[in-house]
Amino acid sequence: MMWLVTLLLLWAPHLTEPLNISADKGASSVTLNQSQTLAENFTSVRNHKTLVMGRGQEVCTIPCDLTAKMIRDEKHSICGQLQQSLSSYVRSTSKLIRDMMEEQHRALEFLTSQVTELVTKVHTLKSEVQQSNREMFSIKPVQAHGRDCSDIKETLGSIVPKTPSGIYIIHPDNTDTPFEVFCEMDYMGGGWTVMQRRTDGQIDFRRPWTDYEDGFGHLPGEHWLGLRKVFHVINQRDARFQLHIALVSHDDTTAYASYDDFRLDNETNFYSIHLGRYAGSAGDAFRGYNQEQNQDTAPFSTLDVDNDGCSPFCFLNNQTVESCSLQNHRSGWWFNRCGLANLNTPPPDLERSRRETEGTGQEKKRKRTVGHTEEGDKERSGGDESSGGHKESSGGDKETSEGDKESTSGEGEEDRRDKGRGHLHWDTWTQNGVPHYIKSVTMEIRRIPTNN
Ligand SMILES: [Ca+2]
Repeated sequence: MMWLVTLLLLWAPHLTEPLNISADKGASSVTLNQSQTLAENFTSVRNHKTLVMGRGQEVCTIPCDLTAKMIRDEKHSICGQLQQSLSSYVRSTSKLIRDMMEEQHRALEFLTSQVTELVTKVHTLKSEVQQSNREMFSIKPVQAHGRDCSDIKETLGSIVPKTPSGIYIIHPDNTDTPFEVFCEMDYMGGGWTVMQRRTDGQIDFRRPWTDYEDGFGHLPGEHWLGLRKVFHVINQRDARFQLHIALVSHDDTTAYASYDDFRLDNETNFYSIHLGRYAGSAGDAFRGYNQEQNQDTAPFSTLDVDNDGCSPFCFLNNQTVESCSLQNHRSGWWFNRCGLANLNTPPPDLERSRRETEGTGQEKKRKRTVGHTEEGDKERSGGDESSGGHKESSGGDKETSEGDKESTSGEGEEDRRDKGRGHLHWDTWTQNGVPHYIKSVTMEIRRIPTNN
């Protein structure tokens, strides 16, 4: 190729400028304009040659076929270079597009991960909000009206899979104003309206009559719902209620007392209590061991409204007692003379209770279990039909009762009652010979299904 170009330059020096073909054979690129210029020059050479030959002054001539071959070769070379350049361009363009697509793919993956992370955060926040709402339920009243917690449990139970415990607004029959109560929706099937709860001793239960009638304390924690509200709940149309008392000792032992019917008289009769059949593991302290201790049918008393059985006074433990409320740290309860049940006294002083229970050697001999007490109750009730429900509910205490029967064999009923006296107080109960001092207590009521 080099010699061909040199030859052309010698023959037509004026063509060097417009032709301007690189002498470097290894040049990698030739533009399309250069190709056009070359074609024009080729035409110019042919014309020039014809002109020179026409004058007859040519010193040397180049055959036309050789010139044509040279031009063809040159064109072939240029076309090859163009094709190579085009292929290179296509390859580079493809690579560029591929790189761009990969970059977009990476960006898309990044965005996808960001979206996934955001979705995860949203779910987390949603669950936190739901958890917060559940916690709020235990503080703020739920705007679910029902006649009582049993009614709400039944109504909501058909709508939501789980009804949470918490404060609900109830509107019992024959009342003008709805009010708030704490509904225990988990314990023993739920539907319980809590009428009293003591857990930490933060609420002072040494209160006058008006407080016990209207209620006091905080519904989520310690409180007394109030005699008037309880009366409204249990005196509804076609409704019967049971009373359940759950006790927890300082060593976290649990016991309970249940009455299958629970009623209160109205205010005029000072909310006298009426109890049905007993079942449980804590002993029937409400009825005690004899009629004097029996608090069933007793009116409610406080320090300022004395309705107890000590009228004008009675002798208890060689003491003259005029006011059972005063005798029981100014608390309110259904006192008789005065009785063995009172869950509204101040938190028991553990050492004091221990001294009272175990004080003298003779008193130590009197230590008996709750099972013994229950046995005495059954005997006293003269074949009370409650034994059926009792057996069913206190199966876990059967062993205790049998143990007591053995330990008290040969003793008379009066002896057993006498020895059991003083150990059925609901500031402590005895199980397997071990006294348990009450740490917390809950009194709650629930509807009993009726055929009406
Ligand atoms: Ca009195």
